[in-house]
Amino acid sequence: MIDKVKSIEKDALAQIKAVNSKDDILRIKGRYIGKNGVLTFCIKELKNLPKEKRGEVGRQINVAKKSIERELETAMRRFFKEERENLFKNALPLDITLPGRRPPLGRVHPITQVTDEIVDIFLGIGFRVAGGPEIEEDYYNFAALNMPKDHPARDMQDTFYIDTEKLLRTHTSPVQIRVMKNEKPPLRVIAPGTAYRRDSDVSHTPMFHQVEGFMVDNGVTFCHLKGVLTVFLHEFFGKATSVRFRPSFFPFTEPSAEVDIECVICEGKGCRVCKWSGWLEVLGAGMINPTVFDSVGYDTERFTGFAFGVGIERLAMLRFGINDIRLFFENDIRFLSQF
Ligand code: 2NL
Repeated sequence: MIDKVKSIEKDALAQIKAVNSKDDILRIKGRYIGKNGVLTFCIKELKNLPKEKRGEVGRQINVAKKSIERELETAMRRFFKEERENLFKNALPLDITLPGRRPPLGRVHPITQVTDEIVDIFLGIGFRVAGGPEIEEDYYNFAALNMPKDHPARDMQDTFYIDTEKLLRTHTSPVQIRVMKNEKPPLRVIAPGTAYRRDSDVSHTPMFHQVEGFMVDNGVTFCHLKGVLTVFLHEFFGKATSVRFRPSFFPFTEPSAEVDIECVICEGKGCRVCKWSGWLEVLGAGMINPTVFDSVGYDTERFTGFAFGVGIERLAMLRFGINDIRLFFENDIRFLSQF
C-alpha cells in the first residue's frame, strides 16, 4: 500500500511538470485529490487495512497529498505570472507624461464679478449690505420715493405689475426705504440686486442689476457725496480716471447729479462709445429729498443724506469692452468662459 501511494505521488508530480494550461492543472487536481481522486480513494481504503498499518499508510498519504497540492499551487502561480506578463506585452505603450483631461470648470458670471467688486469697495469705506424682496409694494417702490400716482416713472410702460398692489421692483431703492423705516441714523448702506423694467434693446434688458447706496447722518453734505463717489470711481476705474458731476433731476433727490468718467475706451479723445463727447455717464446721485425723509419718519431738521444708483451692466460693459448688453443673459458658454 505504501508503495502504491508513493507511485501515485510520483505519477502526479510527473504530470504536473508537463502541464500546458490552467485547465490541465485543474484536471490533475481532480484526478488525484478531488472527491473521486485516486489518493482520496486510498484514504477511503484505510479502514480495510489492519489497524497497525493504518497509521503509517495514513501518514504516507498525507505526505503525498501535501506535495501534490504544493506542486499544483506552484504550477498555477507560473501560469498567473505568465498571464500578467502577456497582459503588459500586448498592451498599447502607456505615456505617463501625457497631461490629464481637465474637467470643465464653471466661472463666476461677469455681472456677479463686477457686483462683488463694487460691494468690496463700499465695504472698505464703511458701508454695509442690505437686501429685500424683488416683488414689491407700490408704496416702497414709488410712493415713499416722492413719485406720486401720475408720475411718468410709474407708467405701465416701464413697470411689470403683478396686480394693483404688487409689482416687480424697478430699482433697489425700496430696500433702502425699508432699512430707513426700520433703523435710525447714522446709516451707511448699499443695496445690490436685480431690478425689472419693460424695456428691451441693445442697451436695455427687462431684468438688470443695480447697486444703490445711501448715507444718512447729522451734517451729511454734497461734499460727502462727491468724496465717496469719487473714491469709488477711482478704485473701480483707476486713480488716473477723471470724474465730473453734472446737475440733473430725480424725484427722490434734491439737488441731483449725474456723474461722468473720462471715456475709458478713447481716454477722452472722442469715440463711438462716448458719442464723441470724451465722457461716459456712470452714476446718478443726489441729496435725499426731505419728502423721502418724511415718508420714513426722519426729522428733516436733524438729518441729511445722499443717495446714488449705479447700473452694473453698464460698468461691466465698460470693464470688459462689451457692446451688446444682451450677451450677459444669453448664457452662451463661448461668451461666459472668457471671463
Ligand atoms: C441712476 C439714478 C439714483 C437714488 C438712485 C435713492 C434712494 C433712496 C432715496 C433717494 Cl431710498 N435716492 N436712490 C438717488 C439718485 C439716483 O439712481 O441713474 N441709477 C442708475
